[in-house]
Amino acid sequence: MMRHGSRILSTAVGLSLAAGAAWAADPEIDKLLQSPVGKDWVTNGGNLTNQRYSTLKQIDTTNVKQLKGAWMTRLKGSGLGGKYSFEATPLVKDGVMYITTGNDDVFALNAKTGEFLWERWSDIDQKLTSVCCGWDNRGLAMGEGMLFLGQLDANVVALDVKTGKEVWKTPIEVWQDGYGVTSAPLYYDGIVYSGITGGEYGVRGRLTALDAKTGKILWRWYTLPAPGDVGGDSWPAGTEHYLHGGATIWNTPSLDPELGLVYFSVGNCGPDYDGSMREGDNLFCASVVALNAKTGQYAWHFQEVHHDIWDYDAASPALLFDTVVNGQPRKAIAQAGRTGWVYILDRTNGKPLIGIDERAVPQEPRQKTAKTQPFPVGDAIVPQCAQPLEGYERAGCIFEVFWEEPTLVQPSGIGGTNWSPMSYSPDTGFLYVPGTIRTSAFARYGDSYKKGKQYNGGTQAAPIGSAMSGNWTAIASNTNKVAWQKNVTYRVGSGGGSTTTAGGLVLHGDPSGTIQAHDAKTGELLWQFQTGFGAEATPMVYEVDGDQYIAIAAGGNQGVGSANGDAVWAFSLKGQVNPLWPPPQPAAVAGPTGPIAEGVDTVKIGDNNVEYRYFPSRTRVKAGTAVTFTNVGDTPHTATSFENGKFGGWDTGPLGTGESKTITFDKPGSYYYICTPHPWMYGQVVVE
Ligand SMILES: [Cu+2]
Repeated sequence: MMRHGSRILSTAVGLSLAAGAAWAADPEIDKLLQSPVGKDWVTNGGNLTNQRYSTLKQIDTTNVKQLKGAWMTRLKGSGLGGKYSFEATPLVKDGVMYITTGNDDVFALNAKTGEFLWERWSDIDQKLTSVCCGWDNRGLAMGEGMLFLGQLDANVVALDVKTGKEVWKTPIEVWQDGYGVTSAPLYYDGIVYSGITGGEYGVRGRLTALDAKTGKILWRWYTLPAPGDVGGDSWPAGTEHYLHGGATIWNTPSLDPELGLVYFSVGNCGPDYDGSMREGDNLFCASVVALNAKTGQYAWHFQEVHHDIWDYDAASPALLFDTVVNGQPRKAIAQAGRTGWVYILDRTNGKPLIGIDERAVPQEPRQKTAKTQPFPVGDAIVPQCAQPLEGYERAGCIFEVFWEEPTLVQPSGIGGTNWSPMSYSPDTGFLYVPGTIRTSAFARYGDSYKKGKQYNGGTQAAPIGSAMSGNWTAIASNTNKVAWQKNVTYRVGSGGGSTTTAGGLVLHGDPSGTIQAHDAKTGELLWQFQTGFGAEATPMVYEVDGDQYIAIAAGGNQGVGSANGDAVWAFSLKGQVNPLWPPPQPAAVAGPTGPIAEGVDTVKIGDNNVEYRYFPSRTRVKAGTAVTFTNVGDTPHTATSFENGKFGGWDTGPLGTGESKTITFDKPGSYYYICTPHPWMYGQVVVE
């Protein structure tokens, strides 16, 4: 590989490389990471900016209608099963594609034909109890002849890029304590940066930097500061709540070599919906943070939501771009929050670039709510006020407060924009933002921290019968205003994001199973193609032997309920492969789905490797019937009554694997229920 030649090569390209870097461990990859994306796509976000913008333009607005499948490969059943989501962005280098599945398995494929070159099965424990929101892996990084990935069991792993053989494996935490990794790491200049999950398990979030050669941990930067650290006074003094405040990192950092800073978005506070014990702003929950990329030293932060009690993460990747504001060239960073706003900042210092006002917001003393919240100048991408609903006494707009009385709020606790990445085109100056339109019924309950257990302090289920949909918005990056917007049937903010090209296209998948291309300037839908599975990953673009390809993973998203699968598609102008039949479509209305099972008095939770569902989800029994709920899944679940947002009238309580609880239904009526840690699971018992 390049290792021995690296010192010589780096002097040749060194002038455009990182300031102060005498030599690079992998000058070829480092150069690609700093360049506009061309024929290879060597990191999750395309390059260090996370812009997901390809300079390839063989496929453009005039010919995109001709696109067909060049190939489709099924990944041998990896990640097949309803507990999985398939959100990975493939990497391509020198005609080879590398992709991860929700089981952390890695495959190398011939990028021209889709044929298998090697495969590496993760052998992760199938009984992990620390996965909050679907088994998922968002992708890889590469450098120094290796591929890097984070696993759900909290290991960061390096594989030989030629063979898939393990080079090193470093536990950055212990999954039994609630930790995991779903984000794709970032490789740059000899360092692998990894996020960590566990925001629903009372963990202490951090960015971990590892030596790419050895896997040795170089430094950790905790997103929850200790007393005396920067931000340490934003947690109540003399308590340990800062140790259990979540603030995890769901996505790949971005990095500016000239400024020497690494940037990332930080997730929600824990416990999610109960702020009563954690008075203060609770840094660095729901923030964008910049650190010295070499040392991990704090540089700046911007908190999007103070004292978060709505699960309003910054979960989507932070994106770097250069722009001109009032005639001045500026270095910008943008992040799409679950609040429905895009936060546009100066990436040299974290100050708002376009304007963000601190405004007074509703107060709930028991929740210790923050007095003000940041309101960006410009437009939100989704509605920020909930409509009143029969049966609910409280409804409000963003930052509306709640205690135990269910309170309807938009955006929901999953956004806005959740994990899905946005993209940026320097040709239009637009950011292409995926959005989820949904209502949460927020309600708080008391919760105490237990190591390795869910620590939510409330719930945010969508009301039975309430509409759920999505949209795509082009945001003008110099004004933060909507340039165009397209509503879509299903939620698109949770899984796959957008990619844009110099051919004038915005590409994205859809939970219905299609991959779609829009005109980047106008939003006009130019092409769509049915992949046969929920297309909930972010597309990427590459070139082999002079032909441009567009690739996407298609395997669904368990949170949205789109069709599970294990397919990777590549499209080209020479493609001959036809679309598949549409798969079963996800729900556009909240509540239990499927036929009513007559006379069935046993409900299994997490059966058939579909972790987050009740089987059957609807049943009809006679008055006086005892219904037995049994958890046959891997994760603790509940069946908890949910009537007009009020929950807990009857409750199985948390059921571990194999545990059962019987509830007797005496009175005729309809009884809805949810799983409190997974409030997108719904069931119904109809009693005659
Ligand atoms: Cu559950």
